[in-house]
Amino acid sequence: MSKPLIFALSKGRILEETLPLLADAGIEPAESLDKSRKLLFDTNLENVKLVMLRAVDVPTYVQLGAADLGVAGRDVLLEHGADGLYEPLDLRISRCRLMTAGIEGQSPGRARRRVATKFVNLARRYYAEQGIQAEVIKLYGAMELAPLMNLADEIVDIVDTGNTLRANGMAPRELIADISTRLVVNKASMTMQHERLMPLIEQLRRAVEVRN
Ligand code: PRT
Ligand code: MG
Repeated sequence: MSKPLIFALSKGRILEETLPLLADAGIEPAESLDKSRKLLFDTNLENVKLVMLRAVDVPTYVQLGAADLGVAGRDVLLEHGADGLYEPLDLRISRCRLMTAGIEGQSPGRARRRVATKFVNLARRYYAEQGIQAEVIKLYGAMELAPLMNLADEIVDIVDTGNTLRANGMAPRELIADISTRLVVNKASMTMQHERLMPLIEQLRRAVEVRN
């Protein structure tokens, strides 16, 4: 038997929307994911396995070929960079916006803006493109605290309803990018495993079309 195709999924909020979409596309885990601490699963399809990863690790696995294909937020892909990856399909799930935000009613005054974010590469690129001098500060969570604690003048973060910002006396400022979840494929796999990958991609494309 040939080497299985490895399909990398993002754990967390994206997974909840990914599994029903995969099911629509005819791809289902062979056992329940909920009760398991396992991270690698067989599926109903012979020779296709699912691996559950931290969302930020999906591009790395697919880029380096440890996984053949994967599911990742566009925000994560923009931050990681897309070398070695094809992005054949917008899955149109977990949609949100990547925005700058700051304290409500306050406008960014400083000549050199202090920006807190977990998206440091993306933020540096964005402010450079805008011609704004920015000192980008890496945080791993609770970005909306940074301006309140005077650690930063502004944040770059994901916004959906805006409730998290509002609850902390903050407001969105500029839209950086509209975000949704994407299918990514390793470039070498796309060539070497073309015959096995294309039907999966087409099934997913149809499942997305039916829903949208
Ligand atoms: O939790 P962990 O550190 O393991 O990983 P993660 O936080 O990257 O994963 P997870 O499960 O939170 O999912 C993140 C992915 O989901 C992102 O990469 C986006 O592509 C997508 N997504 C969609 C979101 C949201 N909507 C979202 N609302 N990711 C995060 N949020 C957070 C946001 O960071 C903020 O804290 O929700 C809050 C804003 O929501 P509103 O509705 O209050 O505006
Ligand atoms: Mg999270």
